Amino acid sequence: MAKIIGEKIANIPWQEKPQGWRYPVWRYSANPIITRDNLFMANSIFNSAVVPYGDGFAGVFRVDYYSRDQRLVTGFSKDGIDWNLDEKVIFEGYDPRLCMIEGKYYLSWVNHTPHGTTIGIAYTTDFKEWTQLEDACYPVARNGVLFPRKIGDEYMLLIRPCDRGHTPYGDIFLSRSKDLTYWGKHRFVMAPVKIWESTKIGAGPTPIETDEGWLMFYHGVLTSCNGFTYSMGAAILDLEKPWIVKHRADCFLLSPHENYECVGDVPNVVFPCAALADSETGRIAIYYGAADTTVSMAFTTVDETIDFIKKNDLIK
Ligand code: BMA
Repeated sequence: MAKIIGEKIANIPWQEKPQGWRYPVWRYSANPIITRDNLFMANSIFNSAVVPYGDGFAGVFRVDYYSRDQRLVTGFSKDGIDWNLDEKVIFEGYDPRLCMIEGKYYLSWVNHTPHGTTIGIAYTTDFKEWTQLEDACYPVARNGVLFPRKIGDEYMLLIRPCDRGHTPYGDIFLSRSKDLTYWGKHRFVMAPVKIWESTKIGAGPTPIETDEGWLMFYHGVLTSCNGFTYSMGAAILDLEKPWIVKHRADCFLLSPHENYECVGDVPNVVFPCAALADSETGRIAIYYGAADTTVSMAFTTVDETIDFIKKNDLIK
């Protein structure tokens, strides 16, 4: 039995696995949970981040407006499913990730610069006032994901260098910092291997600490004659040296199959940006953008996912 190392989330959103479902990840039956109707002048609300906060949950949401400006807003929820989004824009940019480190909530996101995108980092304690730090790297990069604690005396950031367009390549790297300002000691983590992820990969939610290693969900992209297909994969990284991949599923765990994943502004996209993990029950609730249009949820347990990764392990 694998164990999540971390906080208990007694009110984690949850739905039992449907009878007869043979896969390790199952969708919430009332998906999508957030649509453009959740905010005035939103064209689409999708790849978004969520953490436990107070007696409920807080989030940072990617909103593309009628102008197609890409911006981030906050939102709050009692149950992690029904959300109230705030109209106030906190940052320009997209694809937020959130994690709590030493009592502060850190946001990393794709920050626009005149020279291409980079990784913005900011923190808050109340989801109202934000302190922005230096960008974590020079352009161009996306998919910057912080680990939820220091390892040794260093913060760790997964990062995906890329180009200014719809990048046709992409490997996951890791950078280290003692102060969240100066990043270095870069390490290669992993590159695409299998067909479902053959174009590029990028880290997804904040990695989940388990007694088997860091459980990292990520997205992988396939290029077909119809364009890109984004799916979700999973790997387990070494606890002390998280640039070492211990196990990695050779197939996706979630891929666009439902209508709301296959049809939208960008068809065939499942893009996970957040996961809640309850150390008491091993339950995991994943938040993902569907077709660049809505936010949806899926569920798994630490046992089912780790067991599946090991049964379909790329790392021999
Ligand atoms: C990536 C990012 C994501 C988006 C995906 C599919 O490059 O921009 O925000 O979900 O493309 O369009």
